[in-house]
Amino acid sequence: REASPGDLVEEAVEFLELYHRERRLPGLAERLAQVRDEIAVTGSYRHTRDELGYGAKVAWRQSVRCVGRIRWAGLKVRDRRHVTTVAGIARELAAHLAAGDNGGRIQSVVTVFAPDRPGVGPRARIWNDQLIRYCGHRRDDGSVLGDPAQVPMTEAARRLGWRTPPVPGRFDLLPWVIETAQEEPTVVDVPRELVREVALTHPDHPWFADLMLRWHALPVISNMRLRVGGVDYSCAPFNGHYLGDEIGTRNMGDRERYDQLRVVAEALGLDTSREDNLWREHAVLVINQAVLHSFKLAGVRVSDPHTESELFMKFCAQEERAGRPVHGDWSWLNGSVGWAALHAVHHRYYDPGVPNPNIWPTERVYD
Ligand code: NRG
Repeated sequence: REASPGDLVEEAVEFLELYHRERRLPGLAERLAQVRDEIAVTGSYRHTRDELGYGAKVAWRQSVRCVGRIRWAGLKVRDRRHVTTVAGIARELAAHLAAGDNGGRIQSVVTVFAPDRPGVGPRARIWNDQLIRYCGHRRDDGSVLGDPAQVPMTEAARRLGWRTPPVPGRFDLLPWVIETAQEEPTVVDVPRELVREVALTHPDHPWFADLMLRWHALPVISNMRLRVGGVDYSCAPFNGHYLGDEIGTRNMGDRERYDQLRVVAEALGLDTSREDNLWREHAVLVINQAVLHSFKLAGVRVSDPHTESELFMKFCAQEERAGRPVHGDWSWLNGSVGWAALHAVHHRYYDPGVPNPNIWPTERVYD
């Protein structure tokens, strides 16, 4: 939704009040007067470095789908509003990967590029949904090698001149496609040396390694819009670290993703011709154990659902003590393994509102 000038003033005031109140900063009246003037003259206003930094943290704190929000104040904010070229953005994305990876001790990072122009739109967009993703190669018979969710992006990159590796594989890195107001969409190879990956093995099943499954260590979301005080930042990639479920259950398990449940169940010797023995649940559990085990072995930060659920309850208590409601989307906050044991996150309700600052889904740029 495009903000109208009236919304902009209203949201700016609301945010600046929050910012001054929570940080116990003086000078609110002066800053409000200044921002009102700036909006009247230019149609928008420029955040100070610190307003942007705090706004990004609050956006995370209010992200209704995120279960890891207790870490919100530890977000590292890279203010890169002055970087506006494809080459400059690509360099900053590489630096983001290094900062987020942090030697495997994943650090939460957001890199904020120039804000959208009111009434005009984004100054820069990254087409990829994440900075690290695996290609989906559609074969002639209609089947897919790699990640089926990335077939459209893989084909979009190809149309822009990118070449598929000579021997396509299941885990080929997708290139970035970066577009700015001045430059056409441009394909940029991801600096491979900055991409940490973890090969999946299982502590009790040596055959698991033969499945040759792997995943990248860092989830960097690059297609969401950060909105702070009425200002949209459509180019603001961010990362935290993985929850094991995201990889083990969804990326590996979903039928429209790597679809590994049957393969694993067969290797376990389970009868997959019936449903009442719960072979799917058994397989999903084994894959999740493999993910947590392998990441730990590789020294890469990852969360298990139980620890994360406890931490999220702590976050809820903190928020309520601060007099704030806990906004949340129940269906996203609840993972998919260990339901019975996850009393904490499961057995409560969340405020369904979505206040700003926040991080919003955007429409796909390509088809
Ligand atoms: N399920 C997706 C990642 C979504 C965001 N998850 C995070 N975000 N952990 C996947 O790649 O499997 N984060 O900012 O850490």
